[in-house]
Amino acid sequence: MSFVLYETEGAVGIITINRPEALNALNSAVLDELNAVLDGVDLDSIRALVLTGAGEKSFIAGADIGEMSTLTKEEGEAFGKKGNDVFRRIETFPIPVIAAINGFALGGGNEIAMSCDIRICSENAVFGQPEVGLGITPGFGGTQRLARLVSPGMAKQLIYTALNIKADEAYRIGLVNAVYPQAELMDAAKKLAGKIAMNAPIAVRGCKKAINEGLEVGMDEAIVIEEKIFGGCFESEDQREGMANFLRKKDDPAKVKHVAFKNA
Ligand code: CO8
Repeated sequence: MSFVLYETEGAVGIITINRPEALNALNSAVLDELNAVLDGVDLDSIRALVLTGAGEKSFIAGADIGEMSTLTKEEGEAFGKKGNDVFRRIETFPIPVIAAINGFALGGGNEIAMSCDIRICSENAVFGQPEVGLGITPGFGGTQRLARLVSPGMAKQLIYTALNIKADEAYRIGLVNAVYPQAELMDAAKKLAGKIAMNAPIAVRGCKKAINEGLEVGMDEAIVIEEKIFGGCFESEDQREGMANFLRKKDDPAKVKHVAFKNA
């Protein structure tokens, strides 16, 4: 494993795309390694992931233009599928994934960030979908996720013009949740992941599933999805202990401060 690094800090896993000489551009080897890293995440002990890029300049500067430049139609479609499959895996990964966007997030870089649950970025981050300037459409989910995440109108403007935007504009349009000085970004991402990791794992996973699956159907179906997942939490040790803890705290606030939720 050289293009994708994986380390853990407590219940948080940190994935780093590590190809800084090409601004962490995604080629087939990187996508394969990323898949293998996801295979290796220990879901019994890890409760949230952070995804970032190596170096201080770039999160991910897109799919590898060199590799793409000679593809046939069939190969182009297959490469699109390869990226889409990995990104969809991130989107539906059982635990939350936070993108810590530490610089360029262009093309496939913005697209992988959008497949994460939460995006935060550094002040030097730059976002864009430059594909039409290269003679292609976004091919790793950009036409779909950007329109859903910001708005169809803003997504069309960014995609049709191929113009980049800076961190403050990305924040304004809701593409990222927060902007930090570069030196503070990873700590902020780990802190956020740590907060998530302290909550009941079955419930957090259930929330991710309910939000994701609910967004894909009409409201009548969506609330049934929620009801089933909500119901599924009951009788679990975490539900019983989480609620008992609240009731104990009401009697004596000093008694119990935090529940060590156990069930992954
Ligand atoms: N692919 C391959 N190599 C790249 C890429 C990339 N996307 N981005 C940067 N690099 C390489 C450069 O070639 C350069 O390599 P070398 O040192 O060997 O010449 C190195 O990284 C450093 O880059 P620069 O010298 O260009 O650095 P600058 O600071 O001058 O510029 C930029 C930084 C503005 C980020 C510039 O590198 C750039 O514009 N990169 C391309 C950004 C881009 O267009 N990304 C979108 C690619 S298309 C895409 O992602 C589509 C996804 C869906 C694909 C579906 C397929 C079917």
